[in-house]
Amino acid sequence: MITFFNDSHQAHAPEFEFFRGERVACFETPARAEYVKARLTERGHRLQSAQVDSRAVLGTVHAPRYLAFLEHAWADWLALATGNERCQPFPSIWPVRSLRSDIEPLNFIARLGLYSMDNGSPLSAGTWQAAKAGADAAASAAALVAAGQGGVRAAFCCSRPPGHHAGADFMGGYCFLNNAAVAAQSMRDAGAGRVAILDVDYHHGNGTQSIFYGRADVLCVSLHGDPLTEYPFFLGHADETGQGEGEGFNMNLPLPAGCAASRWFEALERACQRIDHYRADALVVSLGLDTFAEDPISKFALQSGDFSRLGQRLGALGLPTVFVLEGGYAAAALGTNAVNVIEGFEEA
Ligand code: Q9C
Ligand code: ZN
Repeated sequence: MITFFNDSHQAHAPEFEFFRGERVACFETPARAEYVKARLTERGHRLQSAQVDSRAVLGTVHAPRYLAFLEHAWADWLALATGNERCQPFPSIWPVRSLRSDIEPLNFIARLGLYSMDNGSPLSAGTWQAAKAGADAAASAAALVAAGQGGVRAAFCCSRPPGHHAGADFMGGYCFLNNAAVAAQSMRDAGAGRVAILDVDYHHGNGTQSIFYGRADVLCVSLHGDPLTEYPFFLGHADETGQGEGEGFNMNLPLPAGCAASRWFEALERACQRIDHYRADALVVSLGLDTFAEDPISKFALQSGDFSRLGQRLGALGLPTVFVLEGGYAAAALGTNAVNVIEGFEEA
């Protein structure tokens, strides 16, 4: 399988996040992608770097004012006070119900709140550069797979930060640019009539769902921890089925935290049957690996061997497929688990 990797992921390296009111080391670290790269290389997969500029497609999946904010956020932060290069900015106020989000305040922290869903997505000096490189990889993978040149059926983007919590005009859950949406929209633009996105990250992909909620040309299917108890809490319930033209083209399969792998695979089967029935022309997989039993912030029970089974089932769908890496915080296990998915897919 063609694999995209770009060293500039390392430019996104915030130092801490908040957990129970305390500063803790970030879970979403540069080491994650390096572990995956190392295992890919060890197993003989060839890595390439992005050749497509995602700028145009980003402008269709994200709001222009959000993209402008994100691109200039670090420079704006530095301009606020000397010494800010050693501090991380966090939002402290959000435009919840009854507050206006149509007017962008001038104050930087207020703008950060306007464009954030949580206080858990720290920015660093190279956040834009890293996220943009990840979006470029998603667009490149989609172009390659959509064209089907030289029998290329699938591609994997080993990039970070992840993307599925990022909506059209907000960041959140360690995500800034929605790579899965970039891949899906790129495949639509390249001629695929119907694209399915399957999100298997532990957390509901609220950003992806919201971007495509009113559309029938991109089916979104997600299995995840029940939002009654799990992040992102405010989206991901089973009764969210799409709206307008998109009615019937969103499917959520929430599962209880702590459920057995067998239950997870039953939900995967339902998801795959929905994708078959949709007669998708192409598939995007939001590949979160935080369903792993040893993940430090998640509560599903998949073992490394289960990721091979996941890959086999996805391969059996028989579709041109782009994988994008999402979450997964048991860093040293990510290489094995990611490559198990890829090699399982190739076996099928
Ligand atoms: N401080 C993804 O997996 N907060 N995002 C966790 C620990 C948010 C996960 C709390 C988890 C977001 C892409
Ligand atoms: Zn996750």
